[in-house]
Amino acid sequence: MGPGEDEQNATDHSTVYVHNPHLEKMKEDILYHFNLGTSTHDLPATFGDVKFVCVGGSPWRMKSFIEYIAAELALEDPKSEYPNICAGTDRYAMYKVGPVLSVSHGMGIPSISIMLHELIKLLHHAGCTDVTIIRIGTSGGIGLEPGTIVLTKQSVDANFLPKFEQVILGKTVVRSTDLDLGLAEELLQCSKDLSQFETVIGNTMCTMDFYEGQARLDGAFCSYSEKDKQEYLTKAYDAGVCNIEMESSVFAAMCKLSGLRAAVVCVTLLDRLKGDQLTSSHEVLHSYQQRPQILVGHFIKKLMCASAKN
Ligand code: R2B
Ligand code: URA
Repeated sequence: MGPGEDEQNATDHSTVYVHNPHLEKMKEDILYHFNLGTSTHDLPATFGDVKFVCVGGSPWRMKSFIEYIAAELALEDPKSEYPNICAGTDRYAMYKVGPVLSVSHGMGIPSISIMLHELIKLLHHAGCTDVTIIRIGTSGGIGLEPGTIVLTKQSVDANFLPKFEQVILGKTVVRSTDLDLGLAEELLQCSKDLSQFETVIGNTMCTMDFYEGQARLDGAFCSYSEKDKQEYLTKAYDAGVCNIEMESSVFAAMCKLSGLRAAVVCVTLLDRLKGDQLTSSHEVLHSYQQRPQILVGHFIKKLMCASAKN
């Protein structure tokens, strides 16, 4: 059997799947980049109640997200401090309040992929069930007013195809990048409830680079013209691409394999048809970055209130 040939997407969302027979034979599993492990930490006691996982690039933003959620859900004294569960490593930061876990993933596919391997194993070892995972992030929009939120329908590659290619043992394994459309629609409804900002559902292009990979003219290197750039971005727009970022493809692929209900919620910081540089003020960019948090905060609150009533 070759790499990826027996691969099956999990269809049941109740448990968190790992597809690795070697794990069962290991006496201990060290989650190196989290500075956590199955022998050194009681993962079921610490994480067993997790129902919502939010991931985003910056450690600072993921700390501010947990503070926001704690206040929003009135789960704890809003003045309490939330310690970084991954203290002892500066690779990723992790915070928890009640059933909500907030984890940073850094920039780009390799960084989020390492984090997701360890996060999926952590949720699995902890025996978590019915987990929803949401990436909250930033992006460049195509033909959208800056500050618009895009809920990803499918993550597409630089040729606008809905797939993620992973090289395993020198062979290319192709994985699907579909996300949970029902979840995206629930989030769209939350945005309508809030009525604070524009939100759309559309495709997200995931690239390997911020500059040449996203057709920018302002990198250290550029061998194409403004016309070439506009032609490429217009083709992307015609293929249903609403925004561009750098993690959604592997996020969608890995969540699908492990049976996690997943969504990508990214705010657009600029319209790439009009420019490349982020010229808005720090305050404006900061307020845009809070929008995914506000939307996801409302979603979690709505679901928790509904389950408390049942
Ligand atoms: C969005 O923003 C980052 C680049 O500035 C990258 O992590 C992404 O996906
Ligand atoms: N993040 C990206 O990856 N691209 C942008 O243009 C803005 C944020």
